Amino acid sequence: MAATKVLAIVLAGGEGKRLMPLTADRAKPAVPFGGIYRMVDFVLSNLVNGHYLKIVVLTQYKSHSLDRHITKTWRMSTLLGNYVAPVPAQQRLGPHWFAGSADAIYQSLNLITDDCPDIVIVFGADHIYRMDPGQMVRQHVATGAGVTVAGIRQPRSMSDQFGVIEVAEGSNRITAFREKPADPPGLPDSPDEIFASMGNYVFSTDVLIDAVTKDAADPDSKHDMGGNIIPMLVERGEAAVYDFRDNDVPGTTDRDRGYWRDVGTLDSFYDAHMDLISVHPVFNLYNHEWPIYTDHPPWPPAKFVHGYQGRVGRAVNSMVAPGVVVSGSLVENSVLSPGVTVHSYAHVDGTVLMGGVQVGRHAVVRNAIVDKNVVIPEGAQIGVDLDRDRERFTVSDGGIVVIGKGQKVDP
Ligand code: ADQ
Repeated sequence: MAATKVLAIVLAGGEGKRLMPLTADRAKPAVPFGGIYRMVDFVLSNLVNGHYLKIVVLTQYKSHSLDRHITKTWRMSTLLGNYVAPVPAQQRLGPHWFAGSADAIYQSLNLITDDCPDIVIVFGADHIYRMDPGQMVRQHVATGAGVTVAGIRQPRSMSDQFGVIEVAEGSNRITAFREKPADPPGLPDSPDEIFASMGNYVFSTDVLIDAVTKDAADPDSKHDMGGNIIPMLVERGEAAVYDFRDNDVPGTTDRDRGYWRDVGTLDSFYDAHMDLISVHPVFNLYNHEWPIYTDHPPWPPAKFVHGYQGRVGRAVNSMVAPGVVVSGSLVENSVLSPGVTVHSYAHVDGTVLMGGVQVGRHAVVRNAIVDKNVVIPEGAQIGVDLDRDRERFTVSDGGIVVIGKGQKVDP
């Protein structure tokens, strides 16, 4: 039997409104994560580690830094016909942008028909996780479903952020799929949990083409994968679920097996960083059997030096990227990206500092996310008086202070 031909489509056009101000200037999948990565690196690493090497990334919203990152980092030899290609909205079917994720695929059908795959993987680009997509593809082929949706248990209180899946007892056939319902029933064996869609799908090619084409002709549709396409295929009895609990990635430990985070809000984005720095991390970036790839600019190693009046520069319970200088200051429970400098007597705690951030002498930065190249002046206090911070920055529901790119910080 001939090998199954697979094309992967990564949906990366989302606006990411709930991550503002981090998405003021870039698409959500391009938001820096974990010191040296961008969000899109996680899905692309999963696909590439799974040996899926024909990948198109559909971009649209503020896509410049995303395009640049993908082109620079994910360029592959085309010798064997492999590629990771960012594809912007091209208005091939008329003068309008992608109306939704299903419309993005409909407008890009030429990519599928050019390649003639048997199966199309459609994955989102805004999750932090490790997954071997091959295991899901094999289940899809074995069950003969039209679409297979990856599912994971999540707290019922978060149901309004997810597509909620109901499954026929004793089988993996999806009987109901509701996009972001307010108050769905809990699982029979766990009333406080729901079975959530991870926004990752495996389609038989003809089923995908038929579904997005029919959807495009429906004037009442929002042209959304989770809102329209999956419910349509559930109604036709063609949808199955793949339980993420079954995914077994080489090198994962009991602690981080099954880890998956939707980092769609500022608080979940922050919490995912804290997952990285715990002493025994619940998401382990040291797994060399399933590496997460990214761009590595030529920064020198991180440096910790005595600063003003011989004060020791230290970082504990933190991840510190190349190019960082910690001089006579204390960094705790934090993630520091390339090119960050922390000056004498400063104290950085529970904070994510993105590339090039400068923290001045005697400054305090606590429970914060600080976007690229922001300068925190000498003596400034961030995350100390939240009422004052609310007047000048974004403060998340969970009390995390977020300073956007280019924002000026007064002392
Ligand atoms: P959401 O993440 O809220 O829910 P959406 O905003 O459509 O859905 O984003 C899904 C993916 O598609 C993201 O990677 C996004 O970047 C991309 N995308 C969105 N609009 C796009 C467009 N116009 N062009 C190209 N790409 C686009 C989805 C599912 C839920 C599921 C959650 C899991 O709809 O059912 O539970 O993901 O996080």
